[in-house]
Amino acid sequence: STTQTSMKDYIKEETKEEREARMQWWKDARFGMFIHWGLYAIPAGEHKGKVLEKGKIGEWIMNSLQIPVAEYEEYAKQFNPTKYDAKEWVRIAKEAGMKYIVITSKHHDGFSLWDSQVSNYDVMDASPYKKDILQALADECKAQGVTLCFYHSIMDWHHPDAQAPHYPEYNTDKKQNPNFNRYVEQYMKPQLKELVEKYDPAVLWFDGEWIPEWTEPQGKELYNFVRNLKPTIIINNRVGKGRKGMQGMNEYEDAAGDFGTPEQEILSGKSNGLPWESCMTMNDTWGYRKDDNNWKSAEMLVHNLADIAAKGGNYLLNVGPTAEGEIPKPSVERLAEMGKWLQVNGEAIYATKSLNNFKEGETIRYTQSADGQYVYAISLKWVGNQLNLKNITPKEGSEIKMLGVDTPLKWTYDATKGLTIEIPKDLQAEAKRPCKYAYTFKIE
Ligand code: FHN
Repeated sequence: STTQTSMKDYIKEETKEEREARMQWWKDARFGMFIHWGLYAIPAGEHKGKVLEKGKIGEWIMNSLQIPVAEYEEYAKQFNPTKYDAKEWVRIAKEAGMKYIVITSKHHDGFSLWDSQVSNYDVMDASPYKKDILQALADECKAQGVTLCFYHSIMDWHHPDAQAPHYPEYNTDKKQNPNFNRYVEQYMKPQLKELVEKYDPAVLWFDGEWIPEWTEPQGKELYNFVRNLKPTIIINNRVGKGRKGMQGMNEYEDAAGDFGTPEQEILSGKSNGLPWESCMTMNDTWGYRKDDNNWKSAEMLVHNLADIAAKGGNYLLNVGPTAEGEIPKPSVERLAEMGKWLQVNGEAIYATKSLNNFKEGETIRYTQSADGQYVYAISLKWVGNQLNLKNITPKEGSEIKMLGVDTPLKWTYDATKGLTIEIPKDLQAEAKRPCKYAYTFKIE
């Protein structure tokens, strides 16, 4: 057919330079918001009096409690998020210092958050809400200058051609749905085409690729299919079978996808070339669970961001909005704290380069400005009267400042002792410090 003959093989034909140029904005962005939102926000961890076990994630409730399709579909009739305010969501992300948003266009449960032409199981056709959630978000992202991206599940527990034949065990063992290719060609690909053409996402973040029906050649084909729809788009490594467990980097050399996807963890060091993004929850679930209050502290989240940036990665931090359409307050509060920190320290995070010596001890992380003129030493704890750094040799007469403080700091350098930066007395009072959680020294 004509589409096949005009398909370009981007995997084979793109040069390293072209790939790097395509991914530059994403690498510079460093920090994004993950949004897991769908029907599972309604049960919120409890279905017909049965509560999900502790540690189980909210968006998996259909699978974990083995809810039959017809019974789960009832939630679509209740999906009416009257408090959904795209403008507010984008504002929250933007004020947190997040440069992009990755929202679940469709999660494993199969429910679509836009008006899909190939499905009746979407927010327009199956819910009383009847408004295109993705359209509202796309409009707001454009208005506020935040980059829109989609998460899309390959696994689908709802579509008869995709769900496991031994339902309700859901694609967990080797038994395969014989009609899976029909789902791919007649449903998944048309959906992806709609998403790319209608909303122009900058990233497609695939997931649910571990099912036995899916193969690496299919992943490569899908990668090229999406790139042909939008050549500049960025695609994660879960498009194929390359992902190595939760560590998320590639198991083999030629795996499809542009970046690795560590999940709930941070690489212990730098990657050997493959760009990467750590995705993480703020509590213990992706999709909203009303009983999950195990929130990470704002301090821990800031430290994670600094650690990831020092190792050259991105941080994709999740929120799970409620069925009414609100981002939970504890998430909003933590994001606001991160935004305040980034307003002072963002210079040491965004568009920086990673150093070979990216850390010193447990509490210092280093980054470097893109032009190599400055090194940033981020101290994850308050330093006291002096900060001693062994990894850094400043230039003669170098100006050293703490970000957020105007006056340059006094310093000495000694080949054996290293660099010693003096911290002025007035900064010893917590209230006088430029920010909380971590302190950045900009060294020429
Ligand atoms: O099963 C999903 C899970 O629900 C969630 O979406 C995370 C996010 O990275 N990914 C899968 C597990 O790897």
